[in-house]
Amino acid sequence: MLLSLGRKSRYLRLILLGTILVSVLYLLITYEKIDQIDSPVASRLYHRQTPKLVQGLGNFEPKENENRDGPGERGQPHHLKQNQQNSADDSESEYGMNVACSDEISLDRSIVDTRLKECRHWDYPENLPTTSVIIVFHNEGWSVLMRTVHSVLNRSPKHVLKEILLVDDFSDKENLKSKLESYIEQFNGKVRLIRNNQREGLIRTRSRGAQEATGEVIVFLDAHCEVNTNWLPPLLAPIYRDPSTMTVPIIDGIDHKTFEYRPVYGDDRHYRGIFEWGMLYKENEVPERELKKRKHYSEPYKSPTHAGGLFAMNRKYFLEIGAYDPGLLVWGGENFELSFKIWQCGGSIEWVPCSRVGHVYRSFMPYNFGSLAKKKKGPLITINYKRVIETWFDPEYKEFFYTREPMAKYLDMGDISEQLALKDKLKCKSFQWYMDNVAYDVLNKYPKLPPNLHVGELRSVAATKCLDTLGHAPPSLMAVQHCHGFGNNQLMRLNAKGQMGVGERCIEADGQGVKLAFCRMGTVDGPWVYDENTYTLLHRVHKKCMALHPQTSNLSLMPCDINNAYQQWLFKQIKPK
Ligand code: LR7
Ligand code: MN
Repeated sequence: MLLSLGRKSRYLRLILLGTILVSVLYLLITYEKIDQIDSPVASRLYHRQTPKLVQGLGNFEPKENENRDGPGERGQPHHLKQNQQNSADDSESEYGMNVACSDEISLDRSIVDTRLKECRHWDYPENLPTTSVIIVFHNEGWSVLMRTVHSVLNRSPKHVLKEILLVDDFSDKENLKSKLESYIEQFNGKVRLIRNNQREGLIRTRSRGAQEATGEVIVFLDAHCEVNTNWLPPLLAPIYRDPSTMTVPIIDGIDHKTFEYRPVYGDDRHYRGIFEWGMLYKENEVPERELKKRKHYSEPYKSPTHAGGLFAMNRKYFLEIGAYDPGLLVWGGENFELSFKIWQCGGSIEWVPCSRVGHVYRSFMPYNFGSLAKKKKGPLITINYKRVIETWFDPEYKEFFYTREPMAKYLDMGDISEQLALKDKLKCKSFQWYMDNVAYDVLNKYPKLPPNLHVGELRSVAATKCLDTLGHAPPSLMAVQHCHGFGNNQLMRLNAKGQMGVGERCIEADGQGVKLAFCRMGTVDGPWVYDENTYTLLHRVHKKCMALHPQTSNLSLMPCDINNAYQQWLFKQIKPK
C-alpha cells in the first residue's frame, strides 16, 4: 500500500513535470512565431490579448497629479502683463501663436484630463509594440516644440516609447540649430534629431521620418501639441490586434493666445472625420450604426478619414502601402490620400476616445511654401486634391469635385501612374465600396452634385463689375468689384437645380439684399434661374430679378425688367493665368 502510493506520486510528479515542460516549449515556440512576423497581414492569424474594462484603475493609469502651481498649470489660460503686449503681438505675427505666453509656462505643466470617466478603467496588453513618436517641424517656437516633447516623455510608458524622432524641415531660426542639439542630449538618445537639407514640406518630411524610425509603430504629432493622460496605450492596442489599423486620438484645443487646454467639443458625444466634395475636411457625429458595433461607450469606433496631423500606424504597414504619395507637395490632402488608400486597400481607421491630444490651432499659417510653390503652376493644395481624387475616386465622384472646384480641371497634377499601379498591385477596392461601407453618412450631408450650367465671373452689363464675396465669411452681403479674372471670390457657379454659389457657400437673396450664406445642409438646389437670352437672373421664390443699384452699387431683388442693363448679367469663363 505504502509502496504503491509512493510510486503513484512519482508518476504524478512525472506527469506534472511533463506538462510543464510541454507548455513551456509551446510558449517558447509561439512567442518565437509572434516575434518573427513580418507581414502585418500574416500576424492577424494570431489571437492577441485585447483590452479589458476593470473595476479599479487601469494598468497604465498614472497616480493622481501632484498639485503643481504656476502659469498655465492644469491647462488654465495664462495672461501676460500689459507691458508684455508688444512681445505677444510680435510672436503672434511670427508664429501664428503667442509664443511669448508659452515661454512663461512650464514645459512639464499639468493639463486637465479631458477623457470620459470610463477611460481610467481599461487594462491594456503589457507588451504593446515599441513606438517612435515622429514630430516634423518648420520654424516652430522653441517652448511650444519642447513642451510637445516633454509631454510625450512624461505621459508615455517608458518600455513602449522607443524614441521621439524630431525631423527638422529646413528651419532657419537660430534657436533651432545647435541649441536644440545640445538640449536633447539630456534625454540620452531617447530624443533623436534629423534634418532635411532642403525644404520638403510636411508631407514628404513625415514619410522620411517613417523611413528613419526604429519603432514598430509610428505616431505622428504636430510640433505644437500636448499629449494627455495615458494617451499612448489605447492608440497602440488596436494596432497590436490588427497591424493594418490606423488609430487617431481625439484632438483637444490649445488656445493660440493663452495656451488654455480645453476639449474641442464640450460634450461626451463621438465625432468622426468626413469631407464634402470640394474636399473640405469636416467632423460629424458618429452614426448609431457605428456606435452600436461596440460594447462600451469609450471604445474606439471606425471613421472614414482623419484631420491629418495626429495618428498612429504600424511602421511596416505605412511603408508597404507606399507612405504618402511623394507627388503631394507641402501641405494638404495627404490625410485623404492616406485614408482612402488604407480603407480601399484592406485596412481601417479607428478613432480612439480614450486617447486625447491637445493641438494649437493657429490664427494663420505663419510660413510660405518656399521654392516648392514655384515648382507648380497654380494653387498647391488644389493640385494635391486633384492627385488624390484622380487616384482614388470613381469617375462619377470625380465630377463632384470638379463641380465644386471648376478651376481644378485646368491644373497640372503631374504624373500619377505610380499611384495607379500601387492601387492595382494592392488590389484595392472601388470608391463606391468605400462610400457604401465606410463613408455611408457623407451623401446624407453632401448629396451628389448636379452639374454646373454656368461657371465663371458674373459681370454686370451696366457697370462691367463682377459679383464678389469680398472674402467675407457668411452670412454677409455680396458686392460688386472690378473684375480681376482670377476667380477666387469672384468664381460663381450656377447648377442645374438653381443653386448659385461660390466655393462651398451659397448665394441667397431677400428684402435686405443679395447675400452669401451657408448652403442648407443636405440640399443642392436653389432659387435661381438664368435666362441666356435676356441675361436676367430670376429668383423663383420672390419672383424678382437680381439688380445693381446705379448709384450705390448695392445688390438687391427688383421687379424684373429685361430691358434694364442693371438687371443683366453675364457669366464669363475664366482659366488659370
Ligand atoms: O513645410 C512645412 N514643413 C513642416 O514640417 C510645413 C509644416 N511643417 C510642420 C509644422 O511645423 C507642423 O509641425 O508640419 C506640421 C503640421 O503643420 P501645421 O501645424 O501648419 O498644419 P495644420 O495644423 O494647420 O494642419 C492640418 O492639416 C495639415 C494638412 O497637410 C496637416 O495634416 C497637419 O498635420 C494638420 N493638423 C492637424 O490635423 C491637427 C488638428 C487640426 C484639425 C482639424
Ligand atoms: Mn498644426
